[in-house]
Amino acid sequence: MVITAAMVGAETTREQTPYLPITAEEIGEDAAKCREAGAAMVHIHVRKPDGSPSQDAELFRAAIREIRKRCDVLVQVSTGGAVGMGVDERCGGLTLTGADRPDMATLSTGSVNFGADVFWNPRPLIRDIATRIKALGIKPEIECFDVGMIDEARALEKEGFITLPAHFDFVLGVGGALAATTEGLDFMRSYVPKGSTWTCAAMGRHQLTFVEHAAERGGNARVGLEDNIYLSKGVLAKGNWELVAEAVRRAKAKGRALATPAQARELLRLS
Ligand code: KMH
Ligand code: ZN
Repeated sequence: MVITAAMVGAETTREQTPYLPITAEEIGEDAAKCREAGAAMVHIHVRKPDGSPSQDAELFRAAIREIRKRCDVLVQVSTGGAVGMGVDERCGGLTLTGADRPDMATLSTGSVNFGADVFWNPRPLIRDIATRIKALGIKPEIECFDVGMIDEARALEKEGFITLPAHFDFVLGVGGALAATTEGLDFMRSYVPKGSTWTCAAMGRHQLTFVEHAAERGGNARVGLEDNIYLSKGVLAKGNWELVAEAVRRAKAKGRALATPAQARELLRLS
């Protein structure tokens, strides 16, 4: 089972939790602890020094270097960024090559209500980002906030933008999108193209419960402060590593073995 730590995000604030990593060094330190706790991959956004969301290439480069000097965890960069960002800004992490190249990048395959905002992904923009991911020679994680986004992956494959089977992330419980229910999860996993792998990222209080649902169903799971700041009701997680440790405990209790980064690379067909 591949555990991914979504460490930073664009929406979580230091006002909500003092444990959110912001600087490259903080991201590197927490990532190393996540790896030690059992995560095989980290999904990262970056922040400006004042904590506001960014997708700046140099901030990504610094974070990736701080992560890689400490551990071998796979690094997936966000191309979603924060709502309202333009496509070039969102793709900052996709300009990094050589030793700084990320291992994977997200690709959201549809627009969706996102709380009071709209996460805007018109079809030409999806194809633009998919082209940049392909040009960098890495694989996308297809982010599906709703069911039709799986159909869009099929369209992208027909048009030559991605290959299938692929790795999908079912993002469940965003306000205005598909709710976090086992019925939703079961439909999504039954609906992905044959041979595809999947991760489940459930929001807020659903996060850790859905690690168990994913574990029981042979899937993978994403936890972390991007999607949830609590370890239990009213108790803040003291870092992403604490959510990873709890996810690992629950996955093992369901009889699952945890993938190392090298095993995750193979399972997700990254090389
Ligand atoms: N922050 C959300 C609007 C991704 O990382 O690719 C989009 C997001 C998806 O977080
Ligand atoms: Zn993200």
